[in-house]
Amino acid sequence: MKIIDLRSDTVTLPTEEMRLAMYQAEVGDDVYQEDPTIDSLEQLAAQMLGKEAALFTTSGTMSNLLAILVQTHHGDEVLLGDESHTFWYEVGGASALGGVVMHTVPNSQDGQMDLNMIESSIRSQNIHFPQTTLLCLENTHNRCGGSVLTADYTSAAAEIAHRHGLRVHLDGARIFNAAIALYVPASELAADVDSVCFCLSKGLSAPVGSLLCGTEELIESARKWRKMLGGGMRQAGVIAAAGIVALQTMVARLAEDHDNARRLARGLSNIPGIIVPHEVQTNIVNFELSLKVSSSEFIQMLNTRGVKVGYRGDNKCRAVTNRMVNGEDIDEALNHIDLGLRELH
Ligand code: TLP
Repeated sequence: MKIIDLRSDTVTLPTEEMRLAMYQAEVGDDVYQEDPTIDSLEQLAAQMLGKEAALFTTSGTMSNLLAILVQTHHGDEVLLGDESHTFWYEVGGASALGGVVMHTVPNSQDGQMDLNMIESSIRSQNIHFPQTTLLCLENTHNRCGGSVLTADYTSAAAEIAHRHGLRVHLDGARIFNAAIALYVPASELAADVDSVCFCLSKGLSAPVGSLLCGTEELIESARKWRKMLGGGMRQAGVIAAAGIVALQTMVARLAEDHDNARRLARGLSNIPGIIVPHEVQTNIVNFELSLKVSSSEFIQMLNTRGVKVGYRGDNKCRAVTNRMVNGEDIDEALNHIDLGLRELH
């Protein structure tokens, strides 16, 4: 049976060009910093994000964790969105391993946190209080339906944080989706933050990896923390090679995923029993079921028809467009959703 997989853009498979580059990659021991392919990937990433240096990590989760470990001390407080990926889906690593308190600030539907609320959440000097030392932002915002943060918003949030002595980390797992949607270079969206990470293994289709970018000093410290976490990889140029191809060939293509996401959202909102609550800006479509059908039943029904979407709550689902799915597949998926929902109802 043909499968149309819309659970995530993490399901994308490497291209032929990536596989060839992996096969041919020149490699060395990266713990000794002797892997030329990793060096090239890190330099390319730093340049594209407008930072001095970059570090290749196993995953977005590890990059976010490293950013927190490097920029806080045990007992510090980190401000982050109540819908942020770090708060929801990173196994509480920042608290478990970094010993920080996660202080959530409400995210609005557009992925922003109110600037006044950010400022008023920063602790004053008081013997009873933990010290607030880091603000985390997310662009695009996963749980807020792939919404984008503009460079102006990010600068304004960073200005407040810096004025109070905080550092700023940007979880830019999908920052290239934001850059394409806003027609700006990714470096502009990260200009005022101290650290930014992005993922190679989402819409960019590489098999593994993420990059954390920042100053030379920050990256040197992150390299040591990465080693402590067991993330010092040896001849990982084999996977970094695919990442280079991803950055060189896959960024502009993300616009297709965005077109397909809008096509999906339009189709979904024409199906009785489905509500698409927000405008779609990138490749993530959150939607709700308004009939007496749970999302688990709905997802199970779709699975039998070869269409996969993600679970987001009792009546909430998520579909993420990606390179493995074209416009015709979207129409086919819509047809299955329409027919399947009629049968269920
Ligand atoms: N997100 C995954 C799942 O973990 C939910 C997905 O399918 O969307 N930041 C953001 C904004 C992310 O969306 C993700 C992955 C990560 C960090 C973590 O990246 P990985 O999966 O590489 O650890």
